[in-house]
Amino acid sequence: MSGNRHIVCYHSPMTRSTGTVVLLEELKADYELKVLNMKANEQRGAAYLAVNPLGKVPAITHNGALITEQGAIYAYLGDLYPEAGMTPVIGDPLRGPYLRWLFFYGSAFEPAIGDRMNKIVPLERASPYGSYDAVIKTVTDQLAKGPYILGDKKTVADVLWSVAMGWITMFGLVEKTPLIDAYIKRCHSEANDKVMAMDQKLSADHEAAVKAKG
Ligand SMILES: N[C@@H](CCC(=O)N[C@@H](CS)C(=O)NCC(=O)O)C(=O)O
Repeated sequence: MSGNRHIVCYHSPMTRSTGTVVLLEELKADYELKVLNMKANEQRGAAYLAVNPLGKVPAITHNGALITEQGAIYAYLGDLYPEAGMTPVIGDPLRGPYLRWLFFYGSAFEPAIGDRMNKIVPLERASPYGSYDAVIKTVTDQLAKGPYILGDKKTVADVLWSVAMGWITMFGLVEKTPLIDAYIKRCHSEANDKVMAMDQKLSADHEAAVKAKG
C-alpha cells in the first residue's frame, strides 16, 4: 500500500489505548502519540472533546479522518499495514471470522463486562449479547481451539483480545483460568513490555503533574 500511512493516536496510559499502542508497535506503524492526562481529566477538556465527543481513548486519525472504537481502529490499522502479516485480507477464508471476533469484542463482550461491572442483569432478549455466561463460554470455547483466536496464526484480533483479557482478569471481571492465562502469555510480545514501561513512566509523570498543581 502506498501513500501517507502516518497515524496520530490519542493515548492515556493504562487504558484501552494501551492495546492500540501495542498494535501500532507490532505492525511497525508510522505513528505519533498525543498523550492525555486522565488524572487531570484532560479527556473531558474542550480540546479533546472536539476530537472525540465521548471523551474516550483510543482514538486515531489518519490523513485527518477520525477513527474511534477499538474494533474499527484495529481493523483499520490491520488493513493499513498488511505487510505485518497480522491481517486476514479480503478473500482469505479467515476474513469473516476475523471481523467477527473484532466486532464481537465491542458488540457483545464489552457490553457484557460493563453490565457485570455495574451489577446489571439485563433481560437476555433485550441485551445485545444474551447472557454474560453465554458470552464467556463463546469466547473461551474459541480460545480453547487455539493456539490463537483464529487458529494457528497470531492476528490483529489477538492483540485486542489478549490485552483486554489481561486488564479484565486483573480487575476480576473474568476469571483468569489456565486457558486464558496461557493465551495472554502466548500473545505477549516485546511490544507489550515496551508499551507497559512507557505507560508506567507516563502514569507517574501524570500523577506528579497533578500533585504539583495542588
Ligand atoms: N467504546 C470505546 C471505549 C473506550 C473507553 O471506554 N475508554 C476509556 C479508557 S479505558 C476512557 O477513555 N475513559 C475516559 C473517561 O470516560 O473519562 C472503545 O472500544 O474504544
